[in-house]
Amino acid sequence: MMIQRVVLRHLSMNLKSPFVTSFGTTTEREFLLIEVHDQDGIIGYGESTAMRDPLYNEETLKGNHHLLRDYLIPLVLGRPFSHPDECIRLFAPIRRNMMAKAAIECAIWDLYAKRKNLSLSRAIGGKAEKIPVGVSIGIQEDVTAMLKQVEHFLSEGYQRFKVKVKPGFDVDVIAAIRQTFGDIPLMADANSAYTLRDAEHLKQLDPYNLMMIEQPLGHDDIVDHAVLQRQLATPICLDESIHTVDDARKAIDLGSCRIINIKVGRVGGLSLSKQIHDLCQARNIPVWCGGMLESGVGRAHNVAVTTLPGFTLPGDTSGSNRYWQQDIIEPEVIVENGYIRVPSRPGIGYEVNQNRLDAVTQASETYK
Ligand code: OSB
Ligand code: MG
Repeated sequence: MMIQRVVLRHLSMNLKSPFVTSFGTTTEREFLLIEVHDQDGIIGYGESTAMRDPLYNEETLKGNHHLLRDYLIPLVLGRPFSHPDECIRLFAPIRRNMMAKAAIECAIWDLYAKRKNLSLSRAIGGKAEKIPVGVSIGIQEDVTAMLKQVEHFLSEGYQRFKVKVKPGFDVDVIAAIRQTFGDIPLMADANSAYTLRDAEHLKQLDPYNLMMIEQPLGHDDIVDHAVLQRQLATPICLDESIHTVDDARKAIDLGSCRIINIKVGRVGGLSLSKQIHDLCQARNIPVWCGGMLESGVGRAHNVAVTTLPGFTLPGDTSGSNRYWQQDIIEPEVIVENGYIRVPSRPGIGYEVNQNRLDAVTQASETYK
C-alpha cells in the first residue's frame, strides 16, 4: 500500500461533564484526528491522544501537530508499506513523542486491515469476540457525589470501577464505596499524586482489597514504585511510567508493579502495544487497556487491542455515551451487560459520521 494523502483535523468535543484527575480538569476534549488515504482511495483513521496541556505526559496537541506535519507525515507520504509494523523502524530515529507516532501508526493499521478485508482485531492477532469493560470515575466534590457515580455506572453494567484519588480524597472514598457497594471490582488511580513519604498513608488502602492502585508515584519513576510495592499488599499498576518494552521489562524485573496499563498512544501504537503485551504475557503480568477520553476512532483502536489474549482485566474503554452526547462514529461503541461486542467489519469496524465530524472540526489540513 502507498499513502498518497494525509488529512489532519483539529477536533474539539465537549465532555458531558468535566473529568477531574489529580493533575487537572478536562471540560472540552481537543485532539487531532488523522486520515491516511491510499492509492485506491481507501481511508485509515487514527487519533492522537495527546491533550491540549502537558499535564498527563509531556506531549501536547500542538506538539503532536508539529511532529506530524514536520516529521512523521513526510516519512510516510509516498512510501510503499507492506505492513504497519514497518512504522517501528521508520519512526525509531525520532525520540519519544509516542502519541504523535501512534496517531499515524493506528491510521496505517486501519488502512492495512481494510485493504486485507480483516477487522482490526483479527489483523493484529486478537481473538476475543467481546471485551469486558470498566469505567474510570473522576475526582468528585465529595464522597456522596462519588457514591452516586459508582451507583450510576453499576446500573449501566460496568464490570470494574476505577476511581481517581489524590491526597485528601482517597482512603475515606474507598472505605465509603466498600461500605456501600460491598465487594465490587474496585481500583484507584492516583496519576502520580503521591511520593514515597506517603507509604504509610497508602498502606491504609490495603484492607480494602483493591484490585490495584495505578501510578501512585512519579510519572517517570520505576525505582520508588519498587520500594513501595514491597510495602503494599495492594498490587501496583503502572501507567505513566511505561513507554517502551524495555520500560516494561525493567519495571517487572525491579518489582515496580504487578500489573501494566497499556495505552496505545502512550506506547507509540498498536505494534508496540502488542510487543509489550507479549512480554507481559511471557512474564505472567496481566495487562489492561487504558483510556485517554478518546473519540470513537481512538476507542475503536482500544477495542481492537483489548482482544489480544493477555488483556485479562477489564479496561477503561467505556461506551461512547460515557463521555459524549454524540460520538463521531456510527454505530457508537455500546456497552451491553458489561461487554463491548468487537466489530467484525474491516478495519476499525465503525464508520466515521462525516456530518458529526465536520461539526466538531476546528481546522483541517491536507498533505500530499
Ligand atoms: O490516568 O488513566 C488515566 C484520562 C485522561 C488521562 C489519564 C487517564 C484518564 C482516565 C480516563 O483515567 C480513561 C478513559 O475513560 O478514557
Ligand atoms: Mg492512569
